[in-house]
Amino acid sequence: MTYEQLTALYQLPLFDLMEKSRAVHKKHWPAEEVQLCTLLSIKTGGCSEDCSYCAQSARYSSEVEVERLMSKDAVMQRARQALETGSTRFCMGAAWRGVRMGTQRFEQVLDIVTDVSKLGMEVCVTLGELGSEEAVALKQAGVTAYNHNVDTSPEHYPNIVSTHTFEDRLRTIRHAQDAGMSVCCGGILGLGETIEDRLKMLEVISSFNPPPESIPINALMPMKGTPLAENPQVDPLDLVRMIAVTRIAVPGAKVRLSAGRTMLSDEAQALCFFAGANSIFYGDKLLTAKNPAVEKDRMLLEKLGLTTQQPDRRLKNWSKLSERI
Ligand code: SAM
Ligand code: DTB
Ligand code: SF4
Repeated sequence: MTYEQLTALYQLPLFDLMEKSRAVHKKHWPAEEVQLCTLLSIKTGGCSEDCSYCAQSARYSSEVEVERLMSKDAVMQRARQALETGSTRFCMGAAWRGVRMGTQRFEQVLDIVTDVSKLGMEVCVTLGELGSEEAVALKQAGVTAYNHNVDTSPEHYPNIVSTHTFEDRLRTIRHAQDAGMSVCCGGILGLGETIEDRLKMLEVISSFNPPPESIPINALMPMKGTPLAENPQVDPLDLVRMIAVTRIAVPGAKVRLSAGRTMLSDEAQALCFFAGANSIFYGDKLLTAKNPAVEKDRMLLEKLGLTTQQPDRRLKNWSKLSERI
C-alpha cells in the first residue's frame, strides 16, 4: 500500500478503522487463533552495532551481561520446553552484526538449528546481516523464517543506528527470501519517530515481494544505559491503530504484538487482538527484557475466549517426537 493510502486509513476515527481491520482479519484468519512464539537469546550482549534502543550493544553500559553462544544441549532443552508449553514457533536470537560462512560460530548455529527443526515447530532465527550463501545454508538446516526488522522509516533510521544502513537491512531480507525462508519483518514504535515515519516504514514492509509472513510490532522497552532509556512510553491507542493499519495493509501476515506487553493493560492488549494482532511472544523473557508471565498470558487469552494455534500434527515425525519430549 502507498503512504497516502496508509495515511488515509490511519486518520480514520478509531472505531471505523477497527471495523475495517476486523473485517479483513475475519476474512483472512477465520480460526481466530493466536500463535505463541517462544524467544531465546542464544548469544547475548557484546554486539558491535550501535542500535540506540538495544541493551545488547557493546557501546552502552546496560545491565545486560555478555554471554557466549549457548550449547546445543542447552538450546534443545529450552526448545523442548517451548513445545511443551504450547508454542508452535521457536525464535533464536543472537547479538551479532551478522554471520559468515565457514566461521565456527555459524557452523555451530547450523548444527543447533538442524536439531531444533526436528521438533516440528516453526524455526525462526535472528542473527543480523546475511549474505546469500548464509541464507541458503540456514534454509537447508531447517530454518523456516528469518527475523530482520527495518525498525523505522528509511528517513529516521540513521538517527537510530549508524553502524549499518536501512539498505543493508533490505539486502539481508532479499537474501532470506531468495533462499526460500519466510520473512519476519517489523519495527519498533517509540524511537522518537513521527506517525509519518511509522507509516513510511509500513509502506516499505507492505511492498515486499513476497509479503512478509510475520510482522512484529514492538513498543520500545526503554533499556537502562541506552541512548533511548528516557524515551516516553508509546500511547497504547497509537499501537492499536498501527496494528489495525498493518492488518489491512498485509492481510495474510501474522501481526505479532511483540515487545512492550508488560507495559500494556489487559484491556489495551484486548484492543490490539481485536485490531488484528494474532501472535505474541510467549514466556517470561524476551531476549533480555521482561515479558508477561506464562500463566498471566494464559489467563488473558482465556478471558478473551481466544484459542491458540495448535501444533501441526501433519508434520513428519510429530508422533515420534511428542513421545520423546
Ligand atoms: N541482532 C539482530 C538484529 O539486529 O536484527 C537480532 C536481535 S534484535 C534484538 C531484534 C529486534 O528486537 C530489533 O530489530 C528490535 O526491533 C527489537 N528490539 C530490540 N531491543 C528492543 C527494545 N528495547 N524495545 C523494543 N524492541 C526491541
Ligand atoms: C522482534 O521484533 N522482537 C523480538 C524478536 N523480534 C526477536 C525481540 C524483542 C527484544 C526486546 C528487548 C530485549 O529483550 O532485549
Ligand atoms: Fe546488535 Fe541487533 Fe541489538 Fe542492533 S538490535 S545492537 S544488531 S543485537
